[in-house]
Amino acid sequence: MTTTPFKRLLLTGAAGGLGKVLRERLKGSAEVLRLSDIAPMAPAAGPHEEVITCDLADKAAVHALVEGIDAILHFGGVSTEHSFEDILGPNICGVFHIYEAARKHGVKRVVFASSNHVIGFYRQDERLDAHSPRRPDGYYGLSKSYGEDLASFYFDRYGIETVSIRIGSSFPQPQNPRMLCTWLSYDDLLQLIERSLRTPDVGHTVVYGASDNRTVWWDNRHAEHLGYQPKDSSEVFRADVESRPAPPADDPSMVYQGGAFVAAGPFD
Ligand code: NAI
Ligand code: 15L
Repeated sequence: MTTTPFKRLLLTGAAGGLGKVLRERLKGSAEVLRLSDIAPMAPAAGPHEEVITCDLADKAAVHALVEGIDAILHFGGVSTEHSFEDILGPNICGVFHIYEAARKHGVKRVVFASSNHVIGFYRQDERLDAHSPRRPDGYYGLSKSYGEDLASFYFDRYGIETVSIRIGSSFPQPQNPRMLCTWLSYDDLLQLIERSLRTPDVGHTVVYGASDNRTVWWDNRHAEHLGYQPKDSSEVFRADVESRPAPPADDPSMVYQGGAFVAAGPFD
């Protein structure tokens, strides 16, 4: 696997929780990191960085954003459950704009921040792989599911390759019993991203983004070619999580893989 820096990498959602982490950790992965978000970015552009404010719902702006880019890390958009109307522009139109711009500008690789919420309505005692039928747990999960379908279509039709990472819960540490199973450390996320960018011939690969936790609901057998080997485990946080009162056994966060998202809404 080559480690030659990319010329220009685009990171959308760069002002967000994961965006801030990736901004720091991707230094050195590209001669120039182009950082974009609809929200203000702090700090301003440093050496080897470009900052471009862009609303993903704005097709012309996204096309300009993607010009001159080698590969895209698409992390921007609404990241929790909201009404369809709130999700439509940033996530559904947004991911379409990203792929259309990739096609027009000859970008050949996308890493798509998908989510466990594309399969959130499975119960926690079920085991899944990348071929398990999706069971989105809301409009947010549906938008990620649409993004994965776009990724598949743009590979079949135009040869643009994507790794869709179904991220579990990527935070400094797991916050509840469910996250002991879904937690993805920042180091493991970075490893997944590096492998997603650099592994040849990924076509459209779906990979579950979880660390080497004691219990994991997801089997990455169909993404073995990425060579992802998580190094961290939520186990070191178990005592802390279990020292707090657990939700009742029938609480959605204890029953469904998507946790509380399954019970959000309706929004009218
Ligand atoms: P976040 O909400 O902190 O960051 C998302 C960023 O997207 C924000 O900075 C926001 O301003 C930006 N954004 C929203 N609407 C936009 C628009 N119309 N145009 C341009 N930018 C817009 O979320 P986080 O946690 O950093 O997640 C990053 C990505 O990873 C998201 O796509 C999320 O769905 C996905 N993900 C994250 C997980 C996690 O555990 N952190 C789990 C699963 C998926
Ligand atoms: C997600 O998709 C969200 O972006 C993140 O904020 C968490 O809610 C995560 O899933 C999760 O399921 O824990």
